[in-house]
Amino acid sequence: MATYAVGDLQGCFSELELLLDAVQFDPNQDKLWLAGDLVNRGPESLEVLRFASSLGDRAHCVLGNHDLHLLAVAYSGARLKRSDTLQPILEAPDRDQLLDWLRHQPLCHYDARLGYVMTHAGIPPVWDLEQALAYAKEVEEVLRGSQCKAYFDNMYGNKPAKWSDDLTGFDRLRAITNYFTRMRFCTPKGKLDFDAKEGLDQCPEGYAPWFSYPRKMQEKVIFGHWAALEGRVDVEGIYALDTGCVWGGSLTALNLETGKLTSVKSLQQTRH
Ligand SMILES: [Mn+2]
Repeated sequence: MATYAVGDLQGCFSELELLLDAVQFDPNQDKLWLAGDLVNRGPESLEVLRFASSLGDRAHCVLGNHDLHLLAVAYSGARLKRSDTLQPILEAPDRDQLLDWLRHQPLCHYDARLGYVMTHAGIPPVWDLEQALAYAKEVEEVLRGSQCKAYFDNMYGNKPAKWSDDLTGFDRLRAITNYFTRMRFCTPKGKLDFDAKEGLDQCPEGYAPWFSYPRKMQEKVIFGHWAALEGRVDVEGIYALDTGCVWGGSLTALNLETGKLTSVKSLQQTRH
């Protein structure tokens, strides 16, 4: 049995099939971790959701900002953007089942045996593992409960930009969500930046990539979300798996037992 973690799919189902072939993935034996942003921008988001949900407990997915956007459109009437490619999911005969599966996925997945933790954007330097898991659970419980629509009504926004354990209500849930799904650059105290472009050369003064600070946890961290890194993070125990498949880059899998990386080239014709 092997465990593979794969970066942002964003509807690139054909590339996922090629990648799983390349590592000889056995759906009856092996496990698949997906680092979030399963859907949107790419062509086959519906196929990705159907496949991931069909794996049952052989799959561990975490929610990304695009996955939450899909849920917000479906559950609270958030508007689709012009570049969204979510319509086939919303019109699918099995949409309710797929959306319900998606909203039951966590923000943070931890495997003590393997010593890995996975979230879509990462874990801020001001949180230890216990905090990260507890804060993720706060949002996960709301997503799965009757307050789900109210959560989505209040999800979008950049404030508060800095974590404090005194935060309450939707401000607290929004901050947790932003750390797990949108973070790139932050200050040493964990204040987030939402203005800079993705490139490392765009880093604002006083800020740095979240993973460049000393960590409060020993576990290895897998994340996606940041295609401009092209998988390169020169920090031991940190794995950036978004290699920009939907933008014409590649799709990457990390074998968690051996540390081996495998990539397949994107089939997307244009950078959009
Ligand atoms: Mn993302």
